[in-house]
Amino acid sequence: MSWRIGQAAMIAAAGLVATASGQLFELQYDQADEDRWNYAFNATPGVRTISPTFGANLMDGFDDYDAQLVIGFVTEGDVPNGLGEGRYHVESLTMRAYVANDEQFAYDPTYDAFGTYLDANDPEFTPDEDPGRPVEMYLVGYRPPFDIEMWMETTAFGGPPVVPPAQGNRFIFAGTLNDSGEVIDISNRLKERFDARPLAVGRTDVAPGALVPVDSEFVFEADLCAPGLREHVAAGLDAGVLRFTLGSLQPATQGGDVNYPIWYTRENGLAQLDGLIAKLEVRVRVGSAADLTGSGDPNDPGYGVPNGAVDSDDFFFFLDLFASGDARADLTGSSNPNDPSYGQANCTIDADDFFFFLDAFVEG
Ligand SMILES: [Ca+2]
Ligand SMILES: [Ca+2]
Ligand SMILES: [Ca+2]
Ligand SMILES: [Ca+2]
Repeated sequence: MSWRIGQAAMIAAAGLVATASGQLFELQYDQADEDRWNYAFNATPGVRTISPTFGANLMDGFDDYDAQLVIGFVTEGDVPNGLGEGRYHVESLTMRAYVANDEQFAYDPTYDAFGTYLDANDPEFTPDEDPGRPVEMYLVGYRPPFDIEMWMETTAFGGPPVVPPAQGNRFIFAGTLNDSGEVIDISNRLKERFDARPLAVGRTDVAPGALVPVDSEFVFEADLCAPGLREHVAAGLDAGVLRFTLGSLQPATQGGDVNYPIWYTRENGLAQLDGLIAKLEVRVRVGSAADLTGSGDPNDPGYGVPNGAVDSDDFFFFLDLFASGDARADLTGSSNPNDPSYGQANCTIDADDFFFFLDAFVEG
């Protein structure tokens, strides 16, 4: 995995700040390690200096999310990897990306349902209540032969298309987690007629509906309750790299005016100088799900900070969290080890979490 080692060294050069107290990691990446305009007709995959996101909405032969942007951060060397997905518990995650075009698209801070993209005569059409289209952040999935280990920003776009010239074949795609715990491709969710819950919708500093100025920062604060967010981050940290996709469905028309965002990539020297390359902040607890504190004394600096040991302090600390409804007591979606949500927080605190804690406590 020498390419990883090289990239980890680049993070350090880019000014990574990592602090670990006990088993709690707060990672801050000032610059993406990978970014890729994930578009079938990209002649320079991985090294382009800008990357648009737009839609080819409902067009046969193209994904609805036609032009996607993949952004990746190598975490290997900053967080111990390879511990198993159940050992990583994300507490917060925020990605930032920067706009390279000036006042060409309108800011929409909220998700638009799939019905708003349909033809006005369609029975499932619903009007779009706010101007513009949101920029959405999704987890990524892979098509064989690619997987999280093999994929690189310069990897080919895809294999033989489901519908030529390019529909349904990208090797890395915007995804979500379904109820069976599988990552599915959302790139054609308008054709397939379903809503997906993004990990985040980008927020920026202009009024909703206003045109977005060049160099604007978009903040993607991950929704910890979005399907697959926690699983995706755990799998990424286990493998040593976190990747996400940005997508937006402003319809691009050939030869038409640009009405969609264009993003800086890390190959853009001027954007680098100005600090306008995608950034990531992650707070993650690593180790046993039952390791929640290093002390039972609220005045001890180790109180509430996991310390790598599971003992009675953790037990009583968990009881406090559980009784007070603290989000950290949410450890699982099921007490059945065979359920896909076992060990994955589900934004509900109930008896399942209590029994899961007991299991994790006994295991250590
Ligand atoms: Ca790149
Ligand atoms: Ca809208
Ligand atoms: Ca502990
Ligand atoms: Ca729960």
